[in-house]
Formats: sequence, C-alpha cells, structure tokens
Amino acid sequence: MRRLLAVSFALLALAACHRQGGEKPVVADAWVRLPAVAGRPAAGYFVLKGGQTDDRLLSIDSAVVNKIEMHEEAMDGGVMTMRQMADVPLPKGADVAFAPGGKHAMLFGVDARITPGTAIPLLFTFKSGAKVEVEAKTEAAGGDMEGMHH
Ligand SMILES: [Cu+2]
Repeated sequence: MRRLLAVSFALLALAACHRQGGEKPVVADAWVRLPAVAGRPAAGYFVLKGGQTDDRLLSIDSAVVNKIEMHEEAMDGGVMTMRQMADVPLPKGADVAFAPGGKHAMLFGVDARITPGTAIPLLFTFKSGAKVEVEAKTEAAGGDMEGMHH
C-alpha cells in the first residue's frame, strides 16, 4: 500500500511539472530590491517564460503596493533614462528577463511592514487572460546600481 502511494505521488509530481512548461506563462525568480530611503519606489525583477501562444504582460498588482509600473532603462545620448511600458510582449516559449539595468517593475508605495527578507505577493495579468501569482522575496538596497536608479 505504501509503495502504491509513493508511485502515485511521483506521477502527480510529473504531471504538475509537465503542466508548468505548458500553456500558461510562468514567472520565475522574482525578487524586489527595497529602496534605501523609505518612501522611494522599490524595483522588481523576474523572468517571464512564455506559454504555448504569443502573449503580452498587461499589468502587475499587489495587495501591499499602491501602484506598479513596468519600466525600461536605456542609454539615451550617454544619459540613463527610464520609460514606462504599457505592456510587454511575451512570444510563445520565450524568456523575457526583467533585470537590473534593463526592464524592471517599479513599485510605488510599498507597505511599511515589508522589510528585507520577507516577500511581496505579485499578480501578473496577461492579455490571454492568464493570471500568475508569485511571491517575490525582498532584499535590502545597496547594490552598485542603486545610485543610477531614480
Ligand atoms: Cu523605473
């Protein structure tokens, strides 16, 4: 009996794995860099993994953040600038990275109870109707990109 149970658990795990790489987009490796000064925006990073159809990321929401915008950093005539993106294309099967120095989520008005080492729930809404919720772990400010950001 014990052996049978073990086998069915293994099969369930396999099925779950398979589904993850399947039709819906996936959000991996989400983390948030909290601001050095309270009241400044935080920056969120993650990797979007496309599902079985082309899709677009429309918005990111959180119960503990007032407003989340999607930004892209770029060099413009030697000056670091940031522009807001209305949505982000996610081709099927593709990886789109939000990482320091490039695309990022800008979190305005993070709840004061959120401290380094905790987590922020993020809800990603896609044009296909897919919704993906992840926990982004929080890290303290102080990376070398800090001075360049806002
Ligand atoms: Cu920004």
